[in-house]
Amino acid sequence: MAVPARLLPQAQRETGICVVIPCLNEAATIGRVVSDFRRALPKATVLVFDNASTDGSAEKAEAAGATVIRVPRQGKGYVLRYAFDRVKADVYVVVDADDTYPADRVADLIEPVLRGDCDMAVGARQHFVQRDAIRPLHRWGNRLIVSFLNLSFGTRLQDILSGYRVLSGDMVRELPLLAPGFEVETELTLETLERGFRVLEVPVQYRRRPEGSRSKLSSFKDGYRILMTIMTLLRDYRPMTFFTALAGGITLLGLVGGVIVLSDYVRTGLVPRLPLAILSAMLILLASVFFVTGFVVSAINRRFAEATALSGRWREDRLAQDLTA
Ligand SMILES: Nc1nc2c(ncn2[C@@H]2O[C@H](COP(=O)(O)OP(=O)(O)OP(=O)(O)O)[C@@H](O)[C@H]2O)c(=O)[nH]1
Ligand SMILES: [Mg+2]
Repeated sequence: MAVPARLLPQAQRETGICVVIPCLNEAATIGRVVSDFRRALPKATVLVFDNASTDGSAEKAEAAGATVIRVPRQGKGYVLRYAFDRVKADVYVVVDADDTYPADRVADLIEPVLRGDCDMAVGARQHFVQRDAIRPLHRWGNRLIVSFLNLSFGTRLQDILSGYRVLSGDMVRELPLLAPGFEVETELTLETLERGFRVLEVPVQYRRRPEGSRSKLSSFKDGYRILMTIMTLLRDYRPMTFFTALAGGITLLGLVGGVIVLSDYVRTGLVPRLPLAILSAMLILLASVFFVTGFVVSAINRRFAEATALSGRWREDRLAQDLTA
């Protein structure tokens, strides 16, 4: 029987390493994933977060030795947030339930986090070279998303959508995650980097889902939502870049129209294309508004960053006082 997180024994809520497995109808694979991770990490707590699967996944997970936690709200992002909010751990291992990631590599991801070399280790799939591991459409979708993100944020990551990661508990407590669904991986990676935490990519082999198990990812809907998440994060974390790029594009359109109107005027002394003249002027005006918005939002961001930095200092002061008291 599945138990709500608040009823977990204290020892399980405060364990050192916690394996978090989001699961929605994965009866074909969940048992194997649980037993593989229990074998790889005998002392860790293995928790399966289930959104009311209808195929008996919860029973299979329990039979394999996991504690199953029923989450009321649907979505992988929501489930991860639920886990991070309610389960305290020094280190979180997050892994998909579809048996596509190798449990025997978990030590390679945990060690750099425990050593302090990074705050999040990502099991980076070699899906660009391993051609048969992922559907061609998804391979190109991944490539598009990774390139767009690297270009926008100046990063050099290889796999931002991996479902296999190890996170330090200290970092998790400082990550404000909001994504409800599959955008959570993008959000995790960017929030981590933007808050000054370090990400390390560890190459891992990736397997196809076995026959009989079904993907929960909808290629176009989720691909679109992931791209929108990158745009939203760009708007919020790099407002100057976002709004300047927008203003630049609109200015270009306005200038093209403006040049046509102006050359008519120089040639004939008349403005025969009045609608184009009005449109061009409005586009340039709109571009200026976006440009100023960039300035305003980045000034607001700076104030918030200062406030956050000061609140952190206050916490450390208190800690120092507590230690000397
Ligand atoms: N609890 C819960 N788990 C979910 C939900 N959606 C997906 N998952 C789990 O999240 C993991 C990743 O989902 P997948 O469908 O494998 O998505 P993916 O790995 O990006 O796509 P594939 O490459 O097709 O496997 C799996 O373990 C799913 O069972 C959800 O709404 N609730
Ligand atoms: Mg998968």
